[in-house]
Amino acid sequence: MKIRVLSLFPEMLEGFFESSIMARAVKKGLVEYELVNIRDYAVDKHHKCDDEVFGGGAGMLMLPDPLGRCLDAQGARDKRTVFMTPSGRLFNQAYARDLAAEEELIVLCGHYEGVDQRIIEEYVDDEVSIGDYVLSSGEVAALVLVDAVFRLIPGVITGESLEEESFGGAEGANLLEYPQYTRPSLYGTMKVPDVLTSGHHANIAGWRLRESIRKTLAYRPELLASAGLPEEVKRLLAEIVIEGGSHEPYPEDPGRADKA
Ligand code: 6GU
Repeated sequence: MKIRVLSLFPEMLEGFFESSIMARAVKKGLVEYELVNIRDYAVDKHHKCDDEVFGGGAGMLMLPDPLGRCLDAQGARDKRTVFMTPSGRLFNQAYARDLAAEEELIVLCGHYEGVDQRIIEEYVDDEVSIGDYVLSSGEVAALVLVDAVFRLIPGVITGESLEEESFGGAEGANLLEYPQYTRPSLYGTMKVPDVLTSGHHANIAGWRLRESIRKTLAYRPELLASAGLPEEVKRLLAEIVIEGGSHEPYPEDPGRADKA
């Protein structure tokens, strides 16, 4: 896959692409990237890229002229183009998988109050938000999207770790990952659950599934509301709810007013 990130502040993105997993993926030839400075496409002597909003209101908008020239230079009309904005559709693992199937991808980073709507209509396939909070720049959000997409490209990381993690999609269940432990088996007074050191693979798998469901119920109950839950998950969920459901290690979630 080749990905182009269009930004007014490409220096914010450089370190990410040059570090660890990304650098290795690039070196292995699995992915290519280009960081494009939108300001290079402003033709006036001050390289002006923003202006006031028609109709009034706070903040500035990105000008359509430099952006349009920049997008044309990247061939954006013929390539999947996403625009990072808090007013977009919510990014998730399914959308990451969808983007990972593209040969080429253009990611436009929003700045100031956003971009002129005509640019969105002319070039953008999807407006994408990474969550219900506001960031001061689209660059941080773009890195989240790029990271989630790149690691799904075959060879970037191993398939086994992809399937076992939260939202990995194994057996159709969207469960959060179970707790994990490493040496020593006794840390202070805290002991690793016996089942994990028993060597009994079926019991270990059972414990992990149960803990995944408990954690999901505590933190993300809405993920368990989906109709397509596997029978085994439904059965364990019912047991957990009857037992009281609460998940001791997880303290009160200050972010959820709806929690009983
Ligand atoms: Cl994509 N951009 C900005 N500025 N804030 C966000 C976001 C994007 N997604 C969530 N908050």
